[in-house]
Amino acid sequence: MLNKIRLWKNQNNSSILRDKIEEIKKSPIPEHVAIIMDGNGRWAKKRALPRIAGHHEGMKVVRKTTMLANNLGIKTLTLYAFSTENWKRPKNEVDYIMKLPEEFLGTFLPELVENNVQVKMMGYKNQLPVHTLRAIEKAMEETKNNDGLVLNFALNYGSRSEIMDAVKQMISDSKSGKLSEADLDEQVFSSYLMTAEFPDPDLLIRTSGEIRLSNFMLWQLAYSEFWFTDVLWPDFNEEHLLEAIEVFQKRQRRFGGI
Ligand code: V07
Repeated sequence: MLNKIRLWKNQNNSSILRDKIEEIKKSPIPEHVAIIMDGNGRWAKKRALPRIAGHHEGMKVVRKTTMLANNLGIKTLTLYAFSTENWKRPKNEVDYIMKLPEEFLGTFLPELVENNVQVKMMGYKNQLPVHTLRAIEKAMEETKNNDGLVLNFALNYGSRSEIMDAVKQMISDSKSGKLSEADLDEQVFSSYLMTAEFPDPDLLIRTSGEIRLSNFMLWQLAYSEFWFTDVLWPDFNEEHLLEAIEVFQKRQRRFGGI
């Protein structure tokens, strides 16, 4: 009996979700959504589990979020997986986190391929362990001909370094005559960033109640809508993503009205 109720509840929940998805698809969907996936450590602490248990649970949420984003027709999903500041964490935690791309792809790469998802990465590759980089590069290679959702992992990424490096490259290109000051504008500047191939995010989501950018896409988020939630990343689910998009759509409508 209990199992029957559970089954009914599940089916009922997923039909509610399906209806919500269809409703949301009637209005414009943000093309590029960026997410700061915060609160994994706190999620674990609340359960008296080691922090790495929170990261592992957070990895499963990446899969669910990717599948829904793809289903909704979002074109680019950028996920902040590891910042240049995160190296300061305990070594065992960093070592564990650096194994997550392999574990994730070992399990889900076939599903990503099947669903036409393209895997990309932005960040400083040279400091990553070879095993991590190898797994990601294999996934990028195997999905490069897909033309569905771009799943872009920000990994060992920091926005100020990205901007500084862009400035240095522009100076070097100007010295060698490849770039003249007269040609330099915002669009050219953007083309020197790691996000050169992507449009700016339309929507930024940050979980876990922190209301700051933490060195994430400072230039690119200049005109984006922000949606913050107290929900911890491992607890983030389809309903939350749909709510964020609903709020985005309502704001767009209000903006359009004046
Ligand atoms: C990481 C899980 C999600 C919460 C945030 C921190 C921990 C998936 C990946 C990943 C990265 C590249 C890739 C495939 C999967 C990942 C890191 C951390 C470093 F091609 N989750 N996840 N990478 N966490």
